[in-house]
Amino acid sequence: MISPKIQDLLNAQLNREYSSSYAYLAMAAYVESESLVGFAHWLRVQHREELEHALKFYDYINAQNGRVTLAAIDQPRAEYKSVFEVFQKVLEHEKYITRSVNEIYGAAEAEKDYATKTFLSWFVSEQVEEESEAQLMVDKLAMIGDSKGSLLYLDKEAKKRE
Ligand code: OFO
Repeated sequence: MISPKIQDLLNAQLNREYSSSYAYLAMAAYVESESLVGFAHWLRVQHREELEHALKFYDYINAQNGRVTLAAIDQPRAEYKSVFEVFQKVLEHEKYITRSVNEIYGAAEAEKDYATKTFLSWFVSEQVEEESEAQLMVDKLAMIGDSKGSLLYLDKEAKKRE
C-alpha cells in the first residue's frame, strides 16, 4: 500500500525514466549522424537501461496495488555542437535524476514508507554508477580536446559497452 502522494511521485519518476530513454536515443541519433557509431552504441545501451528503470517503477506501483498513469514524453533535443556537449548533458541529466530519486526517498522516509525506501535503494546505488560513468566520458573527452585520432579511439572504446 502506498499513499496517493508517493504514487504520484513514483508515476512522475516513471515518466522521467522514459524521458531519459528518449533523450538518450535522440543523442544516439545525433552522434550516429556524425558517423560515431561507438558513442551511438553507448547511448543506445543507456537508452535500453532507462526503459528497464521505467518498468521497475511500473512493476512496483502495480505490486503495491497502485495505479500506473502514463504522461506525455517531452520531445528531446535533436542537435548538439559536439560529442563532448552530448556527454556533458548526459552527466547534467543524471545529476537531475539523482536529485529526483533522492526527493522521493525523502518523501517515503517522511511517511515511514519502508517498502518504497527499500525499492528506491536500488536506484540510489544505480545513480552513483550512472553519474560516475557519465563523468568518466566527460573527463576523457575533455582530455582529448580537438584530437580527431583520440576521438576515434574513444569511439571504438565506447563500442565495447555491454
Ligand atoms: Fe534511470 O538512470 Fe539514468 O536517467
